[in-house]
Amino acid sequence: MAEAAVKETVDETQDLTDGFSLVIDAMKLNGIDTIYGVPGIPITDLGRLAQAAGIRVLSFRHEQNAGYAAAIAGFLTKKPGVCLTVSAPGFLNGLTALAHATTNCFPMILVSGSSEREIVDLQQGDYEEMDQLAIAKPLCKAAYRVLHAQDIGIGFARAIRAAVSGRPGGVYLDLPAKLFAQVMNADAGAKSLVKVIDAAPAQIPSPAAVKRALDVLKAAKRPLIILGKGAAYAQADDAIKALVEKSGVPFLPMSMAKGLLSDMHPQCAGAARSTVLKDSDVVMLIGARLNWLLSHGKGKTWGDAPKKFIQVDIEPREMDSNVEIAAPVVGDIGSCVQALLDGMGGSWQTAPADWTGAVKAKRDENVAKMAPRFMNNKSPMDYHGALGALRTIIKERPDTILVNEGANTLDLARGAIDMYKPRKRLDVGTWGVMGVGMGSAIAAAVETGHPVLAVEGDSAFGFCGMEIETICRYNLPVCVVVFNNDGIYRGDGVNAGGGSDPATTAFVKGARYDKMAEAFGGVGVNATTPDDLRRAVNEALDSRKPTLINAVIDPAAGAESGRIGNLNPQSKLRKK
Ligand code: ADP
Ligand code: TPW
Ligand code: MG
Repeated sequence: MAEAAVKETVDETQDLTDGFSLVIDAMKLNGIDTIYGVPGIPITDLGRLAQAAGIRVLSFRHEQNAGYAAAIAGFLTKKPGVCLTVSAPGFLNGLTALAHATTNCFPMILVSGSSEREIVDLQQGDYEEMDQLAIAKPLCKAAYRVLHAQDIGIGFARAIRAAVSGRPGGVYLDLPAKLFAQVMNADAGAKSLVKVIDAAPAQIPSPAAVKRALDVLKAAKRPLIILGKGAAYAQADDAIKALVEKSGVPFLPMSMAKGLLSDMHPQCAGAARSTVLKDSDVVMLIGARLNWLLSHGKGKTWGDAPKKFIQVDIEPREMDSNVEIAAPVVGDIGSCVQALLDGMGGSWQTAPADWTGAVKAKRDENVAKMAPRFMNNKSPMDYHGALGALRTIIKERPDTILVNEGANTLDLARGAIDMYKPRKRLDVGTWGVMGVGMGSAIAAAVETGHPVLAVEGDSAFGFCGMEIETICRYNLPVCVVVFNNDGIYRGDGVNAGGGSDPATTAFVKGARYDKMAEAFGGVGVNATTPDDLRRAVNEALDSRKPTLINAVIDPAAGAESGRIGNLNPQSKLRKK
């Protein structure tokens, strides 16, 4: 029916366009210049035609990794990252990444081809039959299906707005196979496209909210600012720096906000985390949620001292989600921080010196305590020895983008490697997902042109390792370091049943991940000492050649569940 209706309105004597072209034109019109995906029915030609039309189309080996790439592209650029997949299985493979993007407030659009609606809805067994729209809906911020070529423009406009406006998130766009072949008159098609104006409108906080927040801050004796990845995303770097410096308040960066202000900044309290969380009396959250990563704003981590929270966030429903927020400031971070700065005026009393002095002393003490551990040159390496080499490299090359996942490999690298510039640290995000590494590394290289250093646990790498071929194929400046401790958390686990199977957490001993890069024409290096590692990484970053370094880590060096063993019921039982 639908197709017949469309055909009736087509004048075949005039220039025609089709669904394929309209999808591509809608993306180009809105500045979408990169697609991450995996080809196949019904979107193979869409990829080809998009490439022919000048869109960069990166083909992955698995949709999940393409999806993670799109998610991080969204975080880095404030434009929706686009992931393109085939129907049912490809769609499902991409869906984890879409849910991850939504959870992390990254703008992303998962565009999937789908099967014939008439057959799917009667469940008559079409090729890759699945009601994808229904399945996607609960896992993303918005989901749309386009049935008619003349609605493609509107479909993309809605998807783009939903992804980037308000709290950003993942959007699903369902494009049934039949849509691509639909034809319409070219001029009518062009007119049907929508250029989205002001996709993420500024949201100005109310003056009363700003005043309330400043009153709370002014009365503080031990104030703290926590910067989250929402603050990094907002790209309001100068205003945030001005607010922190004008207030004189110590700041604590969440993982992906590290470097928003340099970790070397005199007010950075990263190395005094437990002290500032426990002892502060007023906490201003900027683009950070009081979720599990901040112990929900209560309990032992936060100490006994009564606290007042100021929260700056674009999502009003985030307020009071875990504890009472004394001063909610709802709006986009750029506008909110500017309003706070304006409200502070010319004569703002900076944070009390006894507090800032105490924080600085604690921080210096902790930094001094850790320093010698990063200097060891043991072989096999422990985490600190290996990370000692990498932290120096990032210090010397602050534009390098650091991708990081694993358990010990994540937790210890987060503390060890100081960041100097905004949006240079990409990691597992709110869910702590393993497998985001290669997608993130690829998108970071593609979107920014900067070299990427991906520091990966051997297990984490296993979730996405085949994309090393993608990195080699596109010749991307990505250096992957696999922290190879022969397993998950540790490589020395034993089979609790005494049988000949390996422990559930153990991998092949002495595996040589570096050979994987060689298989695809990249550079592979086996590094057994921090000196080897330093040399190999520097060489990779200088040459910009795809490189995979197998960093041999002592299988007994790690801790169960890294630093979040307290969340692991088994380890609690075992300790009894
Ligand atoms: P982290 O894990 O670093 O603490 P979260 O992902 O928990 O960060 O929190 C990010 C917060 O930032 C979310 O609550 C989201 O609504 C908010 N956010 C994202 N972008 C903006 C923006 N442009 N303006 C205001 N708030 C934003
Ligand atoms: C998608 C559970 C958390 S951490 C981890 C797993 C499997 C691997 C840790 O080992 P790795 O690091 O990477 O070798 P290291 O240095 O401690 O040895 N599936 C998904 N996500 C998560 N988080 C898991 C499983 C997990
Ligand atoms: Mg490991």
